[in-house]
Amino acid sequence: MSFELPELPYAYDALAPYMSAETLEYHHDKHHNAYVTKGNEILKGLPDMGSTLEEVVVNAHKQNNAGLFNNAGQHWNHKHFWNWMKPNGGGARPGNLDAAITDSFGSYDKFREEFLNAGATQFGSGWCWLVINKEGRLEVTKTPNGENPLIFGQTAILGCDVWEHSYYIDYRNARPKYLEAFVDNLVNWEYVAELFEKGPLKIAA
Ligand code: MN3
Repeated sequence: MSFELPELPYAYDALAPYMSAETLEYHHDKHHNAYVTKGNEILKGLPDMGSTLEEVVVNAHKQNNAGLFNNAGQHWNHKHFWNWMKPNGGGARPGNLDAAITDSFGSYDKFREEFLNAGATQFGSGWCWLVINKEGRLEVTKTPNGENPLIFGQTAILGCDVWEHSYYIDYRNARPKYLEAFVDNLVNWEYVAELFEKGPLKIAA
């Protein structure tokens, strides 16, 4: 298999003022593209690492292939990240997902607080997540660099990129402001609900 850079699902200026066209041009065309290109270069020199991106992520991790793991993980993360946002995002969650959030966190506001806190306290580059954990419940987590919850047997249904390349042009060092804008104005809850309804990813690795 090989990786392919997906098109953004909206125009470069569609998420302004919360995320600028300049940020999306750099983030998608340069950063995500580099993970795809580098990942493909590494894959070319290896025996079969799996038939899906998820299998490649998990196998690269099992084999301690840090180069492949970082690039494959970041490809997975970004592929979904573009879909985790939409113009006029945020707002109400579809019913089943909203009920599950309330069940797992007590309330949406409690989830929001945990998610913002996870993103703000991830030291250095990384991601904060809403995952389906091994017990089938929703949980907020954070990971460094390109690490993906898949390697812990968790399925990410929402993630926010807190690498500086994701917010520095628009927010400078104000990561908490970026996280608030992401949750309140950008999240595509329909896409989160779609992943939630699909349930835990089963990986044949
Ligand atoms: Mn990124």
